[in-house]
Amino acid sequence: MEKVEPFQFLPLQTIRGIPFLSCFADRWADVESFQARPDDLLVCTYPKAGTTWTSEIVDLILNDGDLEKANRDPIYMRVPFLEFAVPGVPTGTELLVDTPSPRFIKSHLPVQLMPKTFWENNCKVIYVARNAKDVAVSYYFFHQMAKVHPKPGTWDNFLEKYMTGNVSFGSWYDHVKGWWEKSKEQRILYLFYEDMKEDPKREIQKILKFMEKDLSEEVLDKIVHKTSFNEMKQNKMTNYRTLPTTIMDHSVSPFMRKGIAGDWKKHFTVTQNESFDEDYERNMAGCPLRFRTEL
Ligand code: PPS
Repeated sequence: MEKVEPFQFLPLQTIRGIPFLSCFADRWADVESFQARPDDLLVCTYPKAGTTWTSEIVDLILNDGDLEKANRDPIYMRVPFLEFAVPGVPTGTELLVDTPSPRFIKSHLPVQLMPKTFWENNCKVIYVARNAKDVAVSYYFFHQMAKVHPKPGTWDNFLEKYMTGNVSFGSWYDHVKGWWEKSKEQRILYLFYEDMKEDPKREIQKILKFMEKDLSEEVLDKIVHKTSFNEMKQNKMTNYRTLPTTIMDHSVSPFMRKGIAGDWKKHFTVTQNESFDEDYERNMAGCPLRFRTEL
């Protein structure tokens, strides 16, 4: 990897009304013109909703549970991040051009920004949604350790920005609702982080079925075990510790931080929780999606 210069907590830029990391926005044209292929498989989430977890599950499935094969590279090399663009590191689209089919791709794009070739090619997408409060906390800590983000300010400042969608990738509400609507017309498996925590084997079986794969009970159990939070936290191929500290500083907050449902309770004040709930009701009015904020 080339030497990566330290980041300066750059401000966000807007792409078609959606706030974006400025270094990602600089390479937006490459994403917009991206050529999807019919056998591409995409995992998409709002940030901090379980992308890495789901990516590791799918990569193990694609490799029939072979741990050595799955450990061939760090997760961010095995599963290129479509819109990723940081100076000095190959961009997502650069990596993908050279990736042989079938490709497995990660994205955080809101549905309306997905390159249209994904829909033209009827690509399969696994979408993972996580409750808005745990995402807010996880995103706040991530802003502190992943230097491509603007400075988050205090927790209270950050929560306000998050609630108004003034963070990278925009509004959580629009993201989960937009992908939900799209799942009615495209090949999209819509999963919930909390369901994966509750019963990972059941949710992995849903993924297997969606991928039209069949694995023995023994291999399935191995995948459940290897993709548990504790295993992935220890595994340098999944815990992001192979990245330079100029990109992610785990001494500030580890990427594999808590991995639970309900951590928000340790961070939201009573007042923050009340105003969040009110705002949530307004934003989710008429939407059938139900999220669990604890298990
Ligand atoms: S990113 O940066 O947006 O791609 O992050 P993403 O991978 O979507 O989400 C990171 C959060 O997911 C937690 N995580 C897990 N939880 C449970 N089990 C497993 N195996 C697992 N792997 C990652 C990770 O700890 C982040 O959540 P928080 O709440 O910060 O711990």
